[in-house]
Amino acid sequence: MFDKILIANRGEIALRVIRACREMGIASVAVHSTADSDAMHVRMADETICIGPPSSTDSYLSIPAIISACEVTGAQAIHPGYGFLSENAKFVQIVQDHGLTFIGPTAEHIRVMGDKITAIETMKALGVPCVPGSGGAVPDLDSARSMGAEIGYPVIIKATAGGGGRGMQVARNDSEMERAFLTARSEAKAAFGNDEVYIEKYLTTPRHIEIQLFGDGKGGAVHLGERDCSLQRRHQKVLEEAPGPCISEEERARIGKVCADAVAKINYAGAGTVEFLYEQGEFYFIEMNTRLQVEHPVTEAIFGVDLVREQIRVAAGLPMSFVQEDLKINGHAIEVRINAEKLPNFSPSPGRITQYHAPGGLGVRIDSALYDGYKIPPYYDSLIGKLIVHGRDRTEALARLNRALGELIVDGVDTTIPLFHALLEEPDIHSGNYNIHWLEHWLDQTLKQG
Ligand code: MV4
Repeated sequence: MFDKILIANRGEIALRVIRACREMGIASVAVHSTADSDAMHVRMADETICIGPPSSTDSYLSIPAIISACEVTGAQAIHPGYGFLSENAKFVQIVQDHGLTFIGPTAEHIRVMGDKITAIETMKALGVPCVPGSGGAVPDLDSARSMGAEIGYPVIIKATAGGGGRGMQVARNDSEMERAFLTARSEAKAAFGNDEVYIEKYLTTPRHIEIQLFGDGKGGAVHLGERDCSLQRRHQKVLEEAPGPCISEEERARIGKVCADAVAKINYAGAGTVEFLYEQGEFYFIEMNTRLQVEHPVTEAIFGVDLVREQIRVAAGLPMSFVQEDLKINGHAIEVRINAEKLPNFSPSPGRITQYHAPGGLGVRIDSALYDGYKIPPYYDSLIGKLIVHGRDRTEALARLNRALGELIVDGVDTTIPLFHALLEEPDIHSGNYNIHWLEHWLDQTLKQG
């Protein structure tokens, strides 16, 4: 096992990793920019090292700065958290070349899944159900139009280098194809420096269901059920829950096994998430994320496992501490993302926290790097905390969420807390009757007019 781990991240996820390290008797190293000298992850770690100026590019994204920090502190392994360098194959290769361990999958797995076409080809060959579509790059408008005719409209054009919703265009019929194809290509070029695109059947009202996987890197893998993350705004998740309100035990076992077998076959190591669109009882693979995700705590709650501990174990060459048969769902969990943002436009709201009170009690978890008097810097993500509630069933989890939100105080900046109070008034939220478009429609109708 490692003696010392460096955490190449900040905020709540850095705390999350420090906590796992401490429980495992591993020393933690926090890295920070000059804007984060007073950050909670710096206060909580065993050792700290400043790696650069406020700009992420020159600090949390600086590969030389992170590698040097390992060499200076003697850390043997790097936990990347999410975002920043967590899905950067080049970084993983450099980490290895310096005799260090990256806590996550191989550079090759990150590369394959980072290219959306190779990800689909790989998963399809492994028996994972995919969206009907081109199955490869679409080189020109003529090919795009014949693909549209073949698949049947509506279709969606996506950037191969994309993911997370950037560079996507929908064409509802042949006459929309020219504009959609050319726009997707030029957006892809601008956003990713790569204009390659592919085409899929456009699913009109799906849910976003993702399966949590965990591989031992040696041909073994398990699934930890699904999360429903359909409540999103501009491709940012707002609320996540597990299990999915619309997924049966049989469906979970079936799609879970398909995914676990698939990643086992490629010797996948560590945490991974396979994203699906789910419509009319069918799963359609869209992307795989080769990292620990923001919403992992809802899975931890219902399965009673520590996913970061497992990541560290597997990276150290130890077996996972559970097998599939050990993994039984207990109850229901919901996470809401507390962002420092001002409604109704979700504009960033950095500044000083004048009062902070975290809720507590049975079934309540807060993952946050906030403290009284903390000044949220303007340079980074607006996520300032996650409230995760766990109940015996969905009804109890919703009641607990309402209770915990009532106890939560974050003063001094605007936050998304009022959004969750409003959502808990909605019958569709209580019945679980929502899809990927529900939140945007609701925001248009409720916030901007009300
Ligand atoms: C789709 C789709 C409909 N049909 N693909 C958006 C982000 C990226 N991860 C995939 N996305 C979508 N892909 C097909 N074939 C609709 C979306 C989509 C979406 C997906 C999940 C959650 C929220 C979404 C919001 C708008 C569009």
